Amino acid sequence: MSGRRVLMVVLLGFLNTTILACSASQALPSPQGDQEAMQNLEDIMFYLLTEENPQPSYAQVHTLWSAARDQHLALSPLAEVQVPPGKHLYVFGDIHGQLGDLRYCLLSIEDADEHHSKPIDLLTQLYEGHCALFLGDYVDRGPNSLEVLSLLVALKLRFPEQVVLVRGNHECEAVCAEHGFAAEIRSRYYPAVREITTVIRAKESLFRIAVELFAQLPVAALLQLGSTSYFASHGGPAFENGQPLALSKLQDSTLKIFENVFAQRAPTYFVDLLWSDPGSGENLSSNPRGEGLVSWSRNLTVAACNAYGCLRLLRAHQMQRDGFGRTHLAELGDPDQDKEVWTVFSAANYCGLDNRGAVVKIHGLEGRDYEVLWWKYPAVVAYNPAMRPPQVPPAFID
Ligand SMILES: [Mn+2]
Repeated sequence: MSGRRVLMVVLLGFLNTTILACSASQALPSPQGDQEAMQNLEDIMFYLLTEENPQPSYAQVHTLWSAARDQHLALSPLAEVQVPPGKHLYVFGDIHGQLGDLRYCLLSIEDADEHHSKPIDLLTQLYEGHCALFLGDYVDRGPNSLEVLSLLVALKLRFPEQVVLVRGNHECEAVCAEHGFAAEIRSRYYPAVREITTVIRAKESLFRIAVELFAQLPVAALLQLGSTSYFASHGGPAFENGQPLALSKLQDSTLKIFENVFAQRAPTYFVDLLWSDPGSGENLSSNPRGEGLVSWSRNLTVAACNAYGCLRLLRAHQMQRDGFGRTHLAELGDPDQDKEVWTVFSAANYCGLDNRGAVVKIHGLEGRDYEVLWWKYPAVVAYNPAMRPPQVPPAFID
């Protein structure tokens, strides 16, 4: 254990020194120049990918999450990504703590289920220079939010130019304190603590570090494949005065101060990006999810595609029976026929709903052709934080 701890310190030191050098260019520091740091990240990645029941230590998780949080401080809330010529983009939707789905995609575990269309083997794809976009909702509901977040963060640090992690509505203090993530952290690392609010509020608790990391994630992404662009966010596009928000406002770094999406000073378009759904009404209409949330219409999909110079809108947020769905499709003869909304959902059998999980592979070069890769799992084990073996809580909470 002590050897690993030394390596983690080396990793953190390395990451800190490279933040300043890269902050102006929007490029994340790459561990590629540091053999030891890279090896360390790969060790964690493979541990989370291959161990039957991975239980990363408090120190490992603390180091990984704080390194990711501190790196993102320098980045814009709008991730702008150019997929290299000929390389593909893999688009993931909600994962919700279902480590098995993420591992299946990364390593294409053949025995997951006989009903998959084809294995993905994303890890090989990343080593070959392809790109992956994750559309948020990494935590809550499922049993392994800790491992899912740690694995995604390790991937981001290992492949900083190729992996994009967008913020979902569950990457928010007000939501993940209530829907499983905080309880999972407490049961794993702070079993002696009786009040969950102690873990939620304690400075530098793993929950607080995660919440600070979530606030640093981009809230939208603009991706270029060949001559084609896509606009991506967890819920949908952002609106101001009923029209798509200017891209310059999405690059406004003050968006990154909101740990709670519903904070009083947070602009409403911030809520739109994380919470909205495509609807069938006119323009913007109320959303049955709750007060202040909106649904947007087909004409606003076209307006958003025009405003952002993109072909389609990519989003997640709504469970799809087949893991993938297209909405706001054009009528025959509509000149804007390609402008539509794609919803991707990657948690199979989400909350026992028997749905497929899917990933969309958008081919490079022209960036228009795509495949839907889907899979189906047997029932996911019910979420039960009490099943976690207790570990020694860190000193600050004693
Ligand atoms: Mn969501």
